[in-house]
Formats: sequence, C-alpha cells, structure tokens
Amino acid sequence: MMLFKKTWIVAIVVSLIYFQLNTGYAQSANRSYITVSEVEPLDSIVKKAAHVVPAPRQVMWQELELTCFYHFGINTFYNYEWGNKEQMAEMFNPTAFDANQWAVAAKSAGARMMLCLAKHHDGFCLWPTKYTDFSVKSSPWKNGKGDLIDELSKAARTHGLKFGIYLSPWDIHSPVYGTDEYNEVFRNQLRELLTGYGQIDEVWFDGACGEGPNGKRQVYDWEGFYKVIRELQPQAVIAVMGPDVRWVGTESGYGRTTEWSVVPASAAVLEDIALSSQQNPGNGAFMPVGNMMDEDLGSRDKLSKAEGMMWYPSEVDVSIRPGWFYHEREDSLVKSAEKLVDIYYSSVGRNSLLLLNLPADRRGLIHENDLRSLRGMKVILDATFRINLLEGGTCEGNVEVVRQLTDSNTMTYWSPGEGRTTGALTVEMPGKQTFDRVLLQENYQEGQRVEQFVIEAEVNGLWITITSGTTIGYKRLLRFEPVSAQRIRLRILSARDCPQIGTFGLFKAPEG
Ligand code: FUL
Repeated sequence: MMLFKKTWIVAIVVSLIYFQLNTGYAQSANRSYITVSEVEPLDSIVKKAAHVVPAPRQVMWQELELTCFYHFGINTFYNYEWGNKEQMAEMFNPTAFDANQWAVAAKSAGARMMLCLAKHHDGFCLWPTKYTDFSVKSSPWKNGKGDLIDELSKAARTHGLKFGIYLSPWDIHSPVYGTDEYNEVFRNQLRELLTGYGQIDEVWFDGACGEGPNGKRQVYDWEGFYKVIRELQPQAVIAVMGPDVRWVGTESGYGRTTEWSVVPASAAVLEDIALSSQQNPGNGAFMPVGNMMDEDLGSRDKLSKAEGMMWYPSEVDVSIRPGWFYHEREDSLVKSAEKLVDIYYSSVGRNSLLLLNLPADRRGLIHENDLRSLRGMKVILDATFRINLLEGGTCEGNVEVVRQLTDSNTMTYWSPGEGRTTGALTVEMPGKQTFDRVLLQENYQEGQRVEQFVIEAEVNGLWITITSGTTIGYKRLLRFEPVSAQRIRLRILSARDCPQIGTFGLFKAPEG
C-alpha cells in the first residue's frame, strides 16, 4: 500500500499543475500560496511563509479535528482487504445495515464528519450508479433497491455531522479501465455522488493505481476530476490525492512532532500547457514538491530551496483495527480507548486532522468492541478537557488577555507585539492547581509562525521547564507528569513572524 502512496506523490505533482492552470485556482486572490523569487534572502522567504493562510474550505475541514472513516463493501463479504475481478455483487448482503448506528458511533467518539466509502479498488459501488451494474443494485440487499450513500448521507445530517466520500480511482472491475472512457465514467460517477446526496464536504482520493481487469493501468484525469468537484461542491476539500489536504505519510496514527501546514511548492509556469489549454496561467501554478513522507517537510532549510509555498495541512488516517475492512479474526485486536487517546494526542495534538477508520461488519454495523473503544476515548478526552484551569486567571493583572486565550476562539489572541518574534506570557491562576496537559493554538487563519517554545511553571519560587515543543499551528497538545503551581509561563523562543497565540489551556487528565 505504501508503494502506491509513493507513486501518487509523483502523480499529484503533474495533476496539480494542470488543475491549477486550467481552473483559475492559482489566479484567485488567494493567500494560500505564494511565490519566492530566485534571489530572495531566507529571512524574507521565512516571513512570507508566516503569511500563507488556509482557504475557507481548509479552515472548515481543520476545525472538524476528528472524522470517522468507514470501510465497508464487497470486501467485507469476502474477508479481503483488496478485492479482485472475480468478486460478485451477489455476495453483498448485510443483514442489519443501519446508517444511524454508524452516525451514532461517530458522535460517540466526538467526530464531526462521516467519510464513507462509495467505491474501493474492487469497483463495487455502494450507490446504484448508472455507469456499472457492479453495485448494490445487483445485490440481494434490499432486493437491489438499496442505496447506502443515500442512507448514510441522511443519517449524517440527522445527527448534525458533515458528510464526505471516498471514491477510488483504481477500479479492478471496470472493463474500460485503462482507457480514456474510464476517466469519463469516473467523472460521471463523481457527478452522481456530488449531485444526488446533498452537501459533500470532503472528497477523498487514494493514489493507488493498479491494473484493471485487462491488465492496463489508467492515466487519471485528475484535472478533470477536480474540476467536477469545484463546480458541483466548491466548499468540499479534495484530500490526499488532491490540492487541499495532504496525507501525513504513515497509517500508524502518529503525526510529526514538527508539523508545518505550509510546505514548499513549485511555481510552475508551464507555457505549453497554458497555450494548449488556451488559459492564462497567471502568476504561478502551485504544486507541493518533495516526498510527502519525509520527516521534515517545511523547515527553514526546506523553504530556502523553494520556488513557492502553499497551505497544505496534514491528515492522519488510521484504522481502529489492523485492517481497513472488517475481519472477524480482528475482533480482539481493536485499539483500546487508551491507545486511541494516545493517537488523538499524536495527530490532533500535532497539527493534523485525525481520520479514524471504523470497519462495519457483515451485519452492516460497527462492532460492539469498536464502539466500546470509541466511547472510552471520548470519556477520557471529555474528562481531560472539561475545565481549562487558566480560565479566570490574569496576565500581569490583566483579565482580558487570559479571557481571550481561553474563549475557544483562535482569532482572539495574545502576541508579544508587532515586529517581535520571541516573547513570554505569564498567567497567574486564581489559586494553585495541579495539571499535566497543555493546549496551544495559533491564530492559524493568519498563518503558522511558532518554531520553538517552552512551558515553565513557578514551583517553590523557581521557574522550571515542564515541557517544550516546536510547531503549534492549528493545535498542539503536550503531556507531562503532574505539576502543581499557580503561575505558568509560555516562552516563545523562535517564530517566523510575530506569533499570535489564540488559545492557551492547562488541564488535568483523569487518574488511571
Ligand atoms: C489505502 C488503500 O489501498 C486501503 O485499502 C485503504 O482504503 C486506505 C485508506 O488507503 O491506500
């Protein structure tokens, strides 16, 4: 699977050029990317990076924090992870499918979006598409009259959740896979999904590009796929094999401790493409450069070699079980509530979104063991983050500064003052408190800036360092052994431009 992901990194580079040139994406008055001149000094590049900001659809997506991913399809009935061309629609027959149960599972975990598989690499469609018979309509489920996407999208809305779809471009079943006609079929399938099921907020493309039934591989028309999405559901982010959201680079659930949402991009002025498509490329077309699985994507060193920069935040996808699809043998291998909490700290708490996969079983339900872990995770997180101990505190006698830092609005912030890239913020709590978690958020809608910080507490009259970190971005969570103190200090040691701290939180996790 990893190998496929490496190959799409190359594919994305090419497709983004086309897409941005031909859709005007690169020409809008957009602060989500910026060019760098060949002679630009590093200081100036770094300052520019600090002012690259998320597009509104990326803000919507980032603030979801946790999305539930659902793998369910023909593979579930074959006990497979990846299907093959011999699979038969007759095998698809969930006995108790209940879309509401899936939505309730997401709610019980604290997720804000359901991202559902509409088609995996096997090509089996979970909605009654007009473009193949290899779908629910040829299955015994509801006598071929069922539509999972319809039921799931409605359940999401009923439960106040956003809804997204995973449509695999790789299709092991389609007889036209490997020809231009397949790209047309794929666009048509996208149109069906993006017009028939209400608002769609994320379209997730995997980069896997294996062989079809005739042994051919497809050259995907990414540009055309993106255009359909922007036209029909412009608010939706296009994830992973797309321009809005980047794959973190592993499927372990653990993001980087230094995670920049701004990464180097190439300013590609490809005149040939521009001329042949009769479009004006404007001031630059942008694409991420380099291997998205590297440990370092956005450091000063990386930026120093960049032709441009773009806002391209990270998504951490991980399954609650070893596999993406349900296998009975994995019923005892469901990640525990504690493990999920650890993953939460290492994804959401490291400037990423957590995309947590729940494989539905052959009944068409999320298994009880998985539900138990989801609920357990939320109980622990709710108990931890219930009370921000800094609420009601003061900063050098000023109540308002602390109120803004604890008001859950990242856009009201503290900053050390115009032009300064270092600074300290001391908060005095109304009384001595014991805590073991710190939460920090930048006013990230104005850019990601902090490069290095420490957290100190005054213990017995002495300031001691209790934890430290590099990037903050949308959110940074840090865990440490319990400390008791009344005064706490955030010291920013380095930033790309004047830091704006939107949230500062201090918490105590429940015992055990
Ligand atoms: C991978 C796919 O090949 C897996 O089957 C799964 O869907 C995962 C989320 O993406 O690349």
